[in-house]
Amino acid sequence: MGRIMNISWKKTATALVALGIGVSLGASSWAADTLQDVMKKRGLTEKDVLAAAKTYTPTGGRDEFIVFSSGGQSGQVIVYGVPSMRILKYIAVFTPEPWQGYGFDEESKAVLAQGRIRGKDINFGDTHHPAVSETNGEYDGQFLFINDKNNPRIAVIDLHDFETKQIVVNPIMKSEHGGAFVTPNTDYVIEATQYAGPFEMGYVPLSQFNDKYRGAVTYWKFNREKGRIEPENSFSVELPPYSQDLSDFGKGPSDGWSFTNSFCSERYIGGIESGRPPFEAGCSQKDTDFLHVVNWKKAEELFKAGKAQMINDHPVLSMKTMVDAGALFLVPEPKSPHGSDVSPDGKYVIVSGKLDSHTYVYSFEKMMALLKAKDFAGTDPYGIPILDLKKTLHKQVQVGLGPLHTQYDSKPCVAYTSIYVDSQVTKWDYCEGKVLDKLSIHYNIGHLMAMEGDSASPKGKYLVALNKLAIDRFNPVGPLHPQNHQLIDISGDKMQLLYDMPLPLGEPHYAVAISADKLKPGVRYKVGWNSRTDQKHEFRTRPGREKIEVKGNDVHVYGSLIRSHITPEIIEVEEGQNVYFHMTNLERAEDETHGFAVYGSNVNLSVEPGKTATGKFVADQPGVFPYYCTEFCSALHLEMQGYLLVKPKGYKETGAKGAEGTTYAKADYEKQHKTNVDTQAVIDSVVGYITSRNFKDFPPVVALVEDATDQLNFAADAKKRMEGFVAKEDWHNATLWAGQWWQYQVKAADIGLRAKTYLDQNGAVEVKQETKK
Ligand code: CUK
Ligand code: CUA
Repeated sequence: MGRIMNISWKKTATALVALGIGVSLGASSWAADTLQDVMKKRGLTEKDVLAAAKTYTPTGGRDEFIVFSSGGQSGQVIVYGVPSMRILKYIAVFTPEPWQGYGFDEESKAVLAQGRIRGKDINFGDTHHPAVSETNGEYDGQFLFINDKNNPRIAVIDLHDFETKQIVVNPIMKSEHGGAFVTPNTDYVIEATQYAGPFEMGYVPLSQFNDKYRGAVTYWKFNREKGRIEPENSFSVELPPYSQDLSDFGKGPSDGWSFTNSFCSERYIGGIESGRPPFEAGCSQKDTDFLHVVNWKKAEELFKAGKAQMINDHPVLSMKTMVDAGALFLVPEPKSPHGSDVSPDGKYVIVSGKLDSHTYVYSFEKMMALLKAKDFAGTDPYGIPILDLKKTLHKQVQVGLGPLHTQYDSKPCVAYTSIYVDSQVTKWDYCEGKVLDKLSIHYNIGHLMAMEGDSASPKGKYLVALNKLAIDRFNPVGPLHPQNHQLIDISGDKMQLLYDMPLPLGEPHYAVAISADKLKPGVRYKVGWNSRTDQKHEFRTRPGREKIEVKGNDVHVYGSLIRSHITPEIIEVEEGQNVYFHMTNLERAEDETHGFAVYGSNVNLSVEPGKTATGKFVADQPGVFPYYCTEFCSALHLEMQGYLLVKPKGYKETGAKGAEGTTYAKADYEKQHKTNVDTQAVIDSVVGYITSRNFKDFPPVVALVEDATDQLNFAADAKKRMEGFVAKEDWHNATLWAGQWWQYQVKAADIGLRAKTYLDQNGAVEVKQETKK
């Protein structure tokens, strides 16, 4: 058996190498360096090597945590692993992204179109804060939300396929910042204004700032079943024009409340060009700003009771309605505040002052006691009650200059705060109010992120510093530097810096990290799936059912993609028609994505297994437009091609039909046929090898076997067609179909090899031979 296998493998390898499929037969040889040699050569200390050992992930290894980082102005989400810091994906959200076909196929264009503002396409997003959906305050890994600061919008990403499904535009805000954060069961996603503006869309002079400009918090209702935000069940709460900043939802004892800080309760309106001091002076004059505390459950009741006013077709609860219901109050917070982070147990809210050196730990219990006793220190100009700062404070802790954001450890009472001005992370105890450790960062840290560090049960272990400046950390690449995410080990008493990761995609503000085992994304769609609506695609097709339908001026191509051909291969239309390429990827194999692009157009699809995607081509000029698959999907990938021919209006066929380059005779057919018979022997031996092992115990191999079976069925079909032409002694077509039969055989052999390699590497054992079919 073994000897036969060896011979067969050699034959297979030769056949496959000829096709450009790599077959690795030997083990790679290691340079004979010792660890000491390498350390000496590269100037590494023992500490460096220890750090490397904590992050290095050998080939095939997986990460313990998955990070979703804001991609800043790129309008995308960056996905990477911890501790390896390897980037896994950019999820296209607010910005067209060609590789994923986002903004190039009709399905994703429809998603982007939901994000239009004032009737205009917006082709970027200033993303700030991603949030993973939660169940009972724990990350559940089902959905991801992210906000856009410049054009107030929230996007919904389904983590089943890591695709953006929905964009909602805030109907009353002109700028936002305090989103996206979710309630403990993801009933609502919050979005808070940044720069105040009039709710209506028209002109309102700045002289009416105090009366007509407003802040707000919007509570977007999320329907988990549908996986979509429901704008019709969402509402907002009007707030003063104080430049609201960041938000967080309460949990446990503080569930039902939300907390939004602000940084310009001075209501300064700037005017540097006319000699007035700039915003930076006017907005940091007072010693304190305000934390807005909103009872969103009460607000939801008021909204459902019809107490909201419709503004731009969106329900808004006025400050007065909220104050009368005891559902809105203010708490003074440190100078130029930033961050608003509820502790895992929901008992405290931590706010920092950018121009203070303290973090303020507010006690929710104390707030509620004061509210109940109506013990207010005063009211603001809009009639909102203000609590006394001292009476609500649990602790005030000196953590360093320019504290911003706080994240929580798995160890009780331990928090980490980013210190912007000092470029440090401070580890401290918010129960006792004492500093535990400090670590220098490179440089000017903004947000920081611990593993599940804003959930009800943080996982500890690692912290990532999201630094604003990189300066000298990396090889220079011109004036625009990459961002720097620094990985820190927080498992011990002392923090230890492990790794610098340059990120060349926008300014990531915030990131969230989830235990990798909570994510269960699929590897394929049901065949004929519209991934953006999560429904069967109206224009899907099945193998053998491909067709071209003309409806008035529209030509609908129900096409398919499978290794290694596109159906149809020749499409003739007339000048002035619209061509819709509805392309279905018929593959069931994992990672067999096909692309589809047409010359002289923006038709550029990424069609993952099972997906149907539509490219629209306006045939407004006569000409020849080759199309092809843009993913190197198989050995015969280059042959995944076709022609769109656009005939001029009123074109009349002249002359003879064009001839092909080569014609085949009986000898050609016989040669091809012999190759096929030899190849079949190789395939049979591969199949024999696999079925003699316990392959059913390995799900990836089972999937490969299914895929190979598909290919062999296609091979059988091509063989049958060949036989039809043999019977007619049409040697030309018989040769071509024999060639096609062989193509399928080669794919089956390739898949078989992958399965065999997997079995060999994963300790498959020989089993009693089952009856061969
Ligand atoms: S923000 Cu950028 S460092 Cu938009 Cu959350 Cu604080
Ligand atoms: Cu499909 Cu290349």
